[in-house]
Amino acid sequence: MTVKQSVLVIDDEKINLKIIGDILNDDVCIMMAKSGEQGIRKAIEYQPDLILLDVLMPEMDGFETMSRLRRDARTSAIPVIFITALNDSSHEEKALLMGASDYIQKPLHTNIVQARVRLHLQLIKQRKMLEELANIDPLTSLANRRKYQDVIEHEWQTAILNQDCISLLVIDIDNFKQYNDCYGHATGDKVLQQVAAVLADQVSDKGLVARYGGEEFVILLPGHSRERSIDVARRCMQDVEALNLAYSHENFSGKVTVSVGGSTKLPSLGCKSDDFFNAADDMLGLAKKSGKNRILW
Ligand code: GH3
Ligand code: MG
Ligand code: MG
Ligand code: MG
Repeated sequence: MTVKQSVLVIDDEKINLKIIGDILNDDVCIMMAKSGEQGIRKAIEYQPDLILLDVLMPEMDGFETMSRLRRDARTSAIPVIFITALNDSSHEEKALLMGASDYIQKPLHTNIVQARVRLHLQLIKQRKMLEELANIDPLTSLANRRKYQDVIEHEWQTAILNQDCISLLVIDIDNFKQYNDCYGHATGDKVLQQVAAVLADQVSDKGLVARYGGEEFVILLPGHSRERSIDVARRCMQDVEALNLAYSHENFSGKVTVSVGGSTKLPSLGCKSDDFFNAADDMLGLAKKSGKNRILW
């Protein structure tokens, strides 16, 4: 199923909203706002793929609306096309310098507006696909290591700024080589998918789960104390065990389990997020050495 892309049209004149709405109607899901203020609210709430923005509006004009959209992290990346009756090049230049994707002049020509909006929506779709390819692990659909690196850097800085604690779990499947040796790589891949789903279910919107590499996962829990995080780790371990994935190979028989290393920090300026990862990873190493299927913090 393909989801329709959405366009927010911000224009103070009802007739313009109607004209633009009619021009685009079949292709996309349209939202409308009749002032900059209302437009900003809707952009934050509905996260449209594209914004068409009128320049001449009473109270807050299009340029002011644009700069407020750009300053807010929730809307700063949404592409904006100006639609305006102003036809001098200095306004066009100003709009483009502010980061507008395009500048369409009134009176509106149906075909031109359709073609330009379609082109931008196509570019937006391609950019999203590229972002997904760059950030998502194709086997498990979890975030990949690259995405994890971006998020940890951001969350680490936020934790320093807010003087808030942050926790990290490094999780590794026990004896996974033996599992592969027993059932083959393709069945091993299915286990990775099942374990990934269990972790994603447990964490949901509490934090980020990523496949760090091979049979190793990380869970980042911003604002989580040691106790709360150990609780998450415990439930992850239990759910993996409850998958009941039994195997026996050579002198080993058992079922799929994981080991978890964890770390909780209240970071201050000068602390590095790499040391945070290493602390959790060292705990994972100890968990492996001391018998596996356990959490060490
Ligand atoms: P330990 O308990 O010490 O972690 O033992 P282990 O066997 O899990 O660890 P080891 O590092 O010896 O081997 C990791 C195994 O994970 C071997 C490798 O084939 C398997 N593995 C890594 N990535 C994948 C993958 O994408 N698919 C499958 N099926 N297996 C993978
Ligand atoms: Mg106007
Ligand atoms: Mg392993
Ligand atoms: Mg490993």
